[in-house]
Amino acid sequence: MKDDVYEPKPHVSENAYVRSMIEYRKLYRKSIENPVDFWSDIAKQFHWETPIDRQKFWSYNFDTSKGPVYVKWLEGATTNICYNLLDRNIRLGLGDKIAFYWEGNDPEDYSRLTYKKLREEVCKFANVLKSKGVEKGDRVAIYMPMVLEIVVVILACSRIGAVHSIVFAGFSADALADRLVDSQCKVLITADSVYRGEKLLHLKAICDTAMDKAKEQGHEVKHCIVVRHLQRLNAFFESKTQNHNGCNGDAKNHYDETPWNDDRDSWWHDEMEDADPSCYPVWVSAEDPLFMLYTSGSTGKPKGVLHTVGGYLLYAATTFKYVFDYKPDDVYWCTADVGWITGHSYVIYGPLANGATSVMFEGTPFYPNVDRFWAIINKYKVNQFYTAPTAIRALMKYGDEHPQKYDLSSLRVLGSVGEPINPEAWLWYYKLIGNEQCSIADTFWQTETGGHVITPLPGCTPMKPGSATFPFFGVQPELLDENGEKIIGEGEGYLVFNRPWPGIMRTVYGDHKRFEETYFSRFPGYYCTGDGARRDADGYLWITGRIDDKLNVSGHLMSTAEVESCLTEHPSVTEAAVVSRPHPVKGECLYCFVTPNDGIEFTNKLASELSKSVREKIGPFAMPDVIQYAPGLPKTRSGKIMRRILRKIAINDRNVGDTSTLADESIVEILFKNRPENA
Ligand code: 6R9
Repeated sequence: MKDDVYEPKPHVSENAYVRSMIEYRKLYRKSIENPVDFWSDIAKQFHWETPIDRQKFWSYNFDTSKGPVYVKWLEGATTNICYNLLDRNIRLGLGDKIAFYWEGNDPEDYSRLTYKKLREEVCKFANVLKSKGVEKGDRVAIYMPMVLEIVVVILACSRIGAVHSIVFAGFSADALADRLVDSQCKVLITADSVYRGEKLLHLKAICDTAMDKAKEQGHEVKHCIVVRHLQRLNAFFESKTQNHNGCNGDAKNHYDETPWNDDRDSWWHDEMEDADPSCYPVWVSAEDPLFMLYTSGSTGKPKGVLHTVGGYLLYAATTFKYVFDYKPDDVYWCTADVGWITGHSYVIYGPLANGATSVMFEGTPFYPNVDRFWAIINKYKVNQFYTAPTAIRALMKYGDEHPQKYDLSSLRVLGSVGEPINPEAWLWYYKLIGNEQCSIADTFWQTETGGHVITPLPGCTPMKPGSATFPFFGVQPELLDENGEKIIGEGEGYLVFNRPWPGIMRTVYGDHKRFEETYFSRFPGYYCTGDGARRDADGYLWITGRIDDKLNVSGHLMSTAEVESCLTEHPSVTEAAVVSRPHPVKGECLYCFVTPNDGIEFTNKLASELSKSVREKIGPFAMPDVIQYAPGLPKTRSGKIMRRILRKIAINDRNVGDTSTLADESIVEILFKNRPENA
């Protein structure tokens, strides 16, 4: 059967940067055959304090048998990313342009920030960081909500060459503690508390627990700077009305309850009051670290993915411009939290590098109503909207009448990221949100890739619902079979890349060996994504999902090992195995098999304790959907758990295939019998 193909609409193509597949192929060919010319043309628009040396433009080794794996771009050049995002744009006349429209959790709470004002705040905070002893190369941890101050902190770090390490503010205190220790952060920036929807989260209290735990593990965070967010909100609503009935009405006194340590903690507004609003940027090498961001590792210990300044700047800027076809008067909105890579590259760095105006949203799609996204698109006349399939699927459920209430005609490009988008969700997005007038960019990429690597371009790529289509400039994907043989033409295999683009990660922080083992040992000479993909007869790429032990719950990547080690830490548990099960909204969910110690009964109480501990050790997004009693696990004679069988049990599919390699085949039937009723 022939796939349905959706051509970009003429009004999208006409003014696009890339208008036809012929143009795309020409540019793509140049990016592969002559990367130096391709990327130097782009680099010209940025400021390099020490110019780029064409002789040392790029070099790499992806083959461990030929020595250590490394990637270098623009070696020898120096620059400052904050200078390029702010000062350069201000020089180009964008000082009074809005960098961000900020939309709070509560629809009445919103503000805006110009490029000039942003630079002033950034310089002040850079001076605050310096006053705390932060120097070039030092790590600064960030555990913050979606407030404008997080932009200020990120850019202040990059202005002085400090390395930011953002931890998504939905991670638990334990997870934060591990990351503080691993990165040896000197300073932690947070906020008192924040509302997400109707839920109040006490971030500072979580930070206190995390800093205590880090101290027990031998690492002391010297300073903690706290944004007064909830109290500002309370004051704002008090000034509007004494009887505000919104979600914030009962939160008046949390300011006083913010746990405090005078030797370590200070308020953001106190620090900023007298800070000097000018700060000369520190020129750093293109290959100096810019930030680290943790991603799930298969051993359970998260990996600090490290990105460097020069290549990341070029790549975030270029992908943003082409994939969203961003034009100077557009208003762009990415709903991702800054705590994830999508927030790094496409809330902060990519848009600001292009002098863009963005919306930054603190809340959730469901508060105060399930039409919030559409109301915001309508309010700011958003041209490019970028969100995750899990959000689309969740909103689809509430019916078509919600988007239909709003004028969404400003939209031109709709982006999707984080997991495969199923054709049904794609079509709903295309028809109901885009009114069949927009191009959809299904962007495949990873924390490790720094930016989009497989994606359509809105003005030129004929779209197939569910396909991420073709590689971005400079990216050369290949499909390999089990034996590392290239799959030519149609077929399915491991998705790998045979050469670096500027934005690819450089190492795992503090553990280069782990970097090599994780990404380069499976197929020598290739970066291995861990995802599978299929190439169809037209050359389109379809991502089929993880083929390693990772699972993707609502776009949050986690490893089965991470959750398993959390379950087995419970004193009553001998062994645990976690698999993913398809979920209509979350994409995938966690299905856990748990073997209690001899003589211990598996009870509802134990199951809920285990659920709670996953929540506490990792975060609420990792909550298992099912925890099943498993008197034993299906293992091979060599002791390997056969997860493929567990996945069948999770979906109650008796077609388990060959079980002859199992040490004890009878366990399969026992596990089917033990499926909980509500599973
Ligand atoms: C950006 C981001 C990376 C993993 C990746 C893959 C999945 C992301 C996707 C997609 C299919 C897409 N993924 N985008 N799968 N189609 N458009 O999500 O980074 O959190 O590191 O996750 O997400 O499995 O390997 P990260």
